[in-house]
Amino acid sequence: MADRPDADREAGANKPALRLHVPEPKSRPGDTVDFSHVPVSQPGKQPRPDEACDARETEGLCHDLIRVLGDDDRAHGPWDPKLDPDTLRTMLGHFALVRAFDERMFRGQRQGKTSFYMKCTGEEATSVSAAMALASDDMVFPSYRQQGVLIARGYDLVEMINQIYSNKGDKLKGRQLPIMYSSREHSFFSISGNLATQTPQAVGWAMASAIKGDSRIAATWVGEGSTAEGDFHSACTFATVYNAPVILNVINNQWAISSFSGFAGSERTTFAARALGYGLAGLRVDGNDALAVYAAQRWAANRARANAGPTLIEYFTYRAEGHSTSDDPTGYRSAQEREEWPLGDPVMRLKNHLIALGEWDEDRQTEMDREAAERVKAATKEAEKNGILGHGMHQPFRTMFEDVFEELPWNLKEQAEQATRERLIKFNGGRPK
Ligand SMILES: Cc1ncc(C[n+]2csc(CCOP(=O)(O)OP(=O)(O)O)c2C)c(N)n1
Ligand SMILES: [Mg+2]
Repeated sequence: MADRPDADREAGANKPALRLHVPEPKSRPGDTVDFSHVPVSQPGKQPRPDEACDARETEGLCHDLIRVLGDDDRAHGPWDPKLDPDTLRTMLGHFALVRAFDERMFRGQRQGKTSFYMKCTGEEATSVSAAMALASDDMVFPSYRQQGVLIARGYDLVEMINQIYSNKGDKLKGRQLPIMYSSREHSFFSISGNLATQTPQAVGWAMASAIKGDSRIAATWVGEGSTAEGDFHSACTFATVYNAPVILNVINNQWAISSFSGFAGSERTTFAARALGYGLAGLRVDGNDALAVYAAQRWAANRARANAGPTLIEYFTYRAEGHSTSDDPTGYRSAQEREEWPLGDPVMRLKNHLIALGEWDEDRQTEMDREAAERVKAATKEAEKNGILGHGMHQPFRTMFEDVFEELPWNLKEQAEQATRERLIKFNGGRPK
């Protein structure tokens, strides 16, 4: 302070003290929940611009909410994708399977069969319906909550469970955290635990696809919290600069573990509106409306496929359950939120739509749910033959040194031998196993 000129000090005397704003969620455990600040637009009222439109034409849609399914359970407006009843039933079947899978894997973790699991309850449409709007060989770069994409693509449930149990049938050889699947055959890129890394990877893959003159596009999914990572900014910049054939799906489920979306910037603007600053097309969509999700993804896919540009889609939804099996949301948010959430449940909404069309009924739904649970149960039993957590039926220890180098370099060879020796001393009294 001593060397500051008097004039400077005096000039500052009347200025207000600077202060920061620290976001705070609207309710905490025990509070009454009020979602009246969440604008819920009227289904069918949002315009659907041409898929090849100038990105600026989507500005209004970045602040609105594209909705198709009304309170009357009917489809409304220009975004109605007009799917036939068989396709809608297939979608509902995928929803039922995802839900049954989540339930059983969650219980499996509680029973000690795996160390970790993550449910996607309430967000099923953002993965299942979006995946169904893509071609089956479009490359997807998901986060950890898109099991619905794999299920919609027909991935074998036993393979999924082998990975979750890290057992000897696990194709990833126990090297990935449970649920971080990878399947080249299903054009499903390896999931990374490092948030948002998949976004520049998707853009890079899409750029490569265009460079090769291929016709496949890329789509990525990222949580709203993860958009605060620099990687997401790089992805948006590269996507817009090179007009990459890519779709950037932001799943705004309003929570990033215990941090509410305000910490990623939701108090100031929407996640869809991030698109505008980059010159990307942006859409903000009711993520619990399976038809709106499908329609938006298809719009963006057609746009990318026609070289008309990338799209950033915000799917507005709600994470109905805890972040993962390691989380207890009652410690940081009101239990009432789930019930009060104004956009409902995606599975119920699609089911009620099919019933309103005269194409479904409660008995068939009960049967569908029962069959899904049976299928998951049978797959679980099958996978358990390959072992569960802690039963020793995992990949041999030293395989962790394999598959990177064609020939193991001498230093890794030494490390492998030393690690194997130490392991024998520690766990097997020095006896070979
Ligand atoms: C780079 C990085 N930072 C932090 C974490 C720890 N972490 C894992 S999930 C998560 C929350 C992410 O929330 P969001 O992006 O909203 O996705 P959601 O879990 O809601 O699907 C955090 C902070 C991580 N895995 N990687
Ligand atoms: Mg989130």
